[in-house]
Amino acid sequence: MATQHQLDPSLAEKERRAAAPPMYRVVLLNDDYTPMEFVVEVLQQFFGLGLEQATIVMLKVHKEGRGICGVYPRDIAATKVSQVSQHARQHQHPLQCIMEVNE
Ligand code: TYC
Repeated sequence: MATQHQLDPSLAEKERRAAAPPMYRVVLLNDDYTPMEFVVEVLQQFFGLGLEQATIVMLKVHKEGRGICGVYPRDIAATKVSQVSQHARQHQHPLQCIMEVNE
């Protein structure tokens, strides 16, 4: 007798997703004033990206208006948002960082 999972393999994945706590994307938004070098440093310092990947993400935000820095559990995402926002404010840059649920 076939199990429901054998009949519908996507069911196991649906159940896993329903049981797991949601993850959150941390997203940088573009603005006209924050220097590109500062954004690259933020991506390296707070999100562990290398120079090349940080530059790719920064240019994506610059051209498209937003870009994903990483995906984390809720508390870690919230901490990153507040650390980046505080760091930007300390340096008097208007850089905006937000989090959103990753479904
Ligand atoms: N648009 C900015 C500039 O031309 C650079 C920038 C990139 C700002 C990404 C914010 O999240 C950002 N200096």
